[in-house]
Formats: sequence, structure tokens, C-alpha cells
Amino acid sequence: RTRGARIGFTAFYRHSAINDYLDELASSYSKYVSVETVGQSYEGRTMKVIRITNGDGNPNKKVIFVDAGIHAREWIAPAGALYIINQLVENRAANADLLKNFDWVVLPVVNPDGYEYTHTSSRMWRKTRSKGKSCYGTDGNRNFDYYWGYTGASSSECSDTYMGTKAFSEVETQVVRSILQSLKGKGVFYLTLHSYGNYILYPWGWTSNLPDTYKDLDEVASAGASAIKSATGGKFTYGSSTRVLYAAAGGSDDYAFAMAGFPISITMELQGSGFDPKPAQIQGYVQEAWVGIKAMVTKVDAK
Ligand code: ING
Ligand code: ZN
Repeated sequence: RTRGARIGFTAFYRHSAINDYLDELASSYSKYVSVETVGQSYEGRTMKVIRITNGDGNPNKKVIFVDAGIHAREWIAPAGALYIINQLVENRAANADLLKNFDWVVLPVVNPDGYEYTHTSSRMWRKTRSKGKSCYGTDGNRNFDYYWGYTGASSSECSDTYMGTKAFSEVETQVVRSILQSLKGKGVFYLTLHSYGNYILYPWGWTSNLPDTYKDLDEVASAGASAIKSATGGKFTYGSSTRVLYAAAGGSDDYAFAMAGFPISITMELQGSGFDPKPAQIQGYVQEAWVGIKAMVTKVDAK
């Protein structure tokens, strides 16, 4: 993508192109959009979030926080985040309802070092790129400090689900922590995008028990899945991540829910049969996710 060109969904973008898109929106739509640098990755890449409002100047709105790309190889997830941004900003009129009661904060690539590494060197890389004793990288989604290391995470540095030397050992998960904490009290919906497998997951990841408020979570997840079903016929399985997938502690969704006061916290695994959707499939997959996300937000809004 050349600077200033319209965004498209027929290719995956490099990290710098994603950052450029955010900056271009901030300058073209300064009434609605601002971009903030929230940190530097381990290898020094600039991590930016975009904040999207409807421009009404209300500083007290509830906030929806979306992130993607904590796992390097899950390329459709950052593409999904870009589609959300694209729709909220460049298709603003059609999505006015989603901005009336919410500001949106989006971090499209949590793990830019890993993301770039999958583009240049090793397509199936999952973890960050921090240097260990004998291997590189920590699984960001095992590195959050809620029952850290309790289950479904590895203490072997070379494992793909390595939990890290300590909770929040990674600068990239520290960045997500500080965004979540800064939104405490305002944050009503945390959504983290992954791939693949067609799942809408909610806490807990650390135990097969359900949270006290699981009915709220289940209603939101169910709304997402049924909207997708009606729109595309796509089947998304929903439920607690431990019950429908597997137990894994140290995930960002459990942390946002338990430690940062987000009453609704969802991990969405976009469609696919692998990490490499064909270029012609990208648009359909991110559009489908957006249908589910809009329905979930509408349900959150009704709460
Ligand atoms: N899946 C998630 C993972 O981190 C998950 C599933 C999410 C498990 C939240 C537990 C809690 O393993 C992928 N594809 O990364
Ligand atoms: Zn993932």
C-alpha cells in the first residue's frame, strides 16, 4: 500500500503501512480521530493506538477497546482490526449508532516484532521476539497477571505457549496492561482478535468454572454468533474458552475482565482453515467478523 492510497482488504499490510494508515486517518479526520504512541516493542517498533469518536466532544463516554495481533502469525486479526477502524471512520454515517454511546480505542498490532518476523523470516512464528537463554519469544497471551502460569501455559522457553520469566515480562503486554488500566471505570467491552477457528470466547481461561456474570457474557457472545449465522451462514461456536477450546491461564481477556473492570471481555477467533487465508478471502472474513462485532456492541449498548 502506498502512502495515502485507500485501504483495501485483498492483501495483508506490513506494520509500517498499518501505522501510516492510522496517521493518515488522524490527519484527514482530525475531528473524529486521534492517534497516540503507546510504547515501543522489544525491537523498537512504534506501537500506536487510534481513538475514534463521533466528534460530539463528550469526554465521558464508555470505551470499547479492541486489540489484535498478539500472536504474530494470525494475520487476519490485524486485518480485522483495520476493517473495524475503516468502517468506524470512513463509513461513519452508517455506523453512527456504534459511536453514539462509545468511544473506540484500537491497537491493531500488539506484537509488531513477531508480526514482521512472520513476514520476513518464519511464517508460523507465534510469540514475541524477546531474547531468552536458548530461544526467543514469549506467548503474549500467557503473559498477563491473572493466575499466570496456572494452567495451559509452558515454563519451557522454547515452547510456543511459553509464559515468560514472570507475568508482564514482555514490553508489549505491559503496553496492553497500561491501556486497560487507563480505561478502568470507562471500559465496558474488551475485544481481542485472534485466528483461526470461528470462536467467540469469554472468561475464564484459567478454570472451567464460569464467572458469576457469565450470563451477560453469554448473551453478548450469542448475539455475535447469531448475527453472523443470519448474515453469512457462518457458524461461530461460543462459550467460555476453557469449556469450548482448552484451559489457558495468563490471557488478556481474563486480565481485562478480572483486573481492569471490563464487564464484557471477548476473544474472537476469526474464520479460516489456517493462518493463511487467500487474498480473495480476506475481505469476506473481516466483513463477517464485523457483523458479529456490531451485534455484540449493540448488545453491550442495551445493558
Ligand atoms: N487461541 C487462543 C490462545 O491464546 C484462548 C485461545 C484465548 C485460550 C483465551 C484461552 C484464553 O491459545 C489462539 N488461536 O491463539
Ligand atoms: Zn492467537
